[in-house]
Amino acid sequence: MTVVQNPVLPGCYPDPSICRVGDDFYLVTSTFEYVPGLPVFRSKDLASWEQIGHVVDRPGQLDYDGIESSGGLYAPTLRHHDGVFWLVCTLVDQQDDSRGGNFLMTATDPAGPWSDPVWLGESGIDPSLFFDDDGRVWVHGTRLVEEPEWFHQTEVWLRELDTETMRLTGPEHVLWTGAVRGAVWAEGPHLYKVDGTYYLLAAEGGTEIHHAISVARAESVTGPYVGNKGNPILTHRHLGRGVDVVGVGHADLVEDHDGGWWAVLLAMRPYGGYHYNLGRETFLVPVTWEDGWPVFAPGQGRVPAQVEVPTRGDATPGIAQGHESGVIRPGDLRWTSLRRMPAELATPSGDGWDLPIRPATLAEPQAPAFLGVRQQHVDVDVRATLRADLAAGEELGVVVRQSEKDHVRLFLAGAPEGADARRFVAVHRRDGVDTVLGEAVLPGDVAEPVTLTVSARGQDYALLVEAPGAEPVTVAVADGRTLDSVATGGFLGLWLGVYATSNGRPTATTAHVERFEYLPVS
Ligand code: 6LW
Repeated sequence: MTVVQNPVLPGCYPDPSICRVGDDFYLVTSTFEYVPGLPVFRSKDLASWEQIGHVVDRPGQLDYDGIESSGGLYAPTLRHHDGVFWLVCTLVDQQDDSRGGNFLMTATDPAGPWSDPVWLGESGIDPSLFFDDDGRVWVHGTRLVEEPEWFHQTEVWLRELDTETMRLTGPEHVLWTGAVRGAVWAEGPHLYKVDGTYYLLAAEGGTEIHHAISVARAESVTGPYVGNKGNPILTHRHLGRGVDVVGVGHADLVEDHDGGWWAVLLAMRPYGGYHYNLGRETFLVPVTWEDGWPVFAPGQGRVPAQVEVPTRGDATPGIAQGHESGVIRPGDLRWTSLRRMPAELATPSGDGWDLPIRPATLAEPQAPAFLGVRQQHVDVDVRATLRADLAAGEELGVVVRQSEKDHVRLFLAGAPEGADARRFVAVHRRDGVDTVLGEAVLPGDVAEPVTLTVSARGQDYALLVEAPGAEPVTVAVADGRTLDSVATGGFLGLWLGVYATSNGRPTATTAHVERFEYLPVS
């Protein structure tokens, strides 16, 4: 057996969806406003996951312009049928619900290229796909009920997909509104057929402390679905806020090649108080069947810290599992930017990037000159060696990012011609308001390289400047408790990255990211 630690994907990898093709498992997660979107992982043993690509990986495939933080790509579903990978997902614009919506993409190779989107219509989120034995294909999803009996009442709808026209067809069926009357946000539905019975798995309770997983079954795909009397079949809601793992929900099931069953799901790990800066992460849970119902984490009833999976070959953990330490080079699939592909914003150069400065700032839902990676470890240093001949009003720095409204940055400030000192400023943008946390002035020319470090230790995020030959200077220490989604709202964990901006002015300056190191401390 191989022992794997939970979470199997640490950092912001929520809403996992999984399928198996022969010996290989494939998994995708949500990415919101970050691009490339929807990372695709492959595993032989459910323990070691290698990222093989992204579903959304080219300019123009989807339009993210103006989409605010925690909008964008929500929970995807990945399935395989007759040699083709199918993915359904939702592009959410919180300001304009006439835009985006549910879409379908296909690929023969899950590493890509994936097709352009086919828009499916139907309101709501969390679409899923089910291929029945009779050749019929069914799309289901979640939406708020139009005339609700209770606050945040949702319904799971089902319609057939005509695979000739790729349009939804026939009547709509409402399958589920939650395991109990009053359940909020019955969502993340997935249908399966096991031994001739149809099963509907769905989360409910909202993706925070009350998150839970329930199951219902039916003799026909269209229902009626009858809930398991033991619902919810997995939750940590009754354990309170003081446990190591909270918010367990949004699960997807897969059968392995030996007839064993597994669920992937999301949950959060609070630390330093009730805050989960790493966001909603992907966990693995064993599943058995009793009396025609799935039993999650049998004998334990909660998400195990470690899971034993059958050993299959000598798979090694992938870089997205947080075992790598060192320079993150261009081409590494961990790099993401905001709303535009990294290749549209920057050019690989040696170990780093040339990053043309853009007028956009981190405070607007635009595509600023930003490149970053998920914070996957509680204790980690990110060291960026940066260089640019900045004009007055321009900034080049590092950022701890939650959203447009909430982030902390440390930057080298552009100086007037002939200045003989460099000014470094740490700013905390909290709920849309900037506050200067600290400043440091070092001798030297603005165009000289400098290393800026974010040093996270628990909820303390120290921001440091290192000039060649000088001791590091701590410019400020920000409180991480103000940056996670418990404090700010939204669906995201934190990103650590580099950015540059001319603060709205036209500019021809190019910044150079000479090196970007991600160094977990353990
Ligand atoms: C997602 C919903 C949820 O669409 O959060 O935990 C939303 N579940 O199912 C965004 O991740």
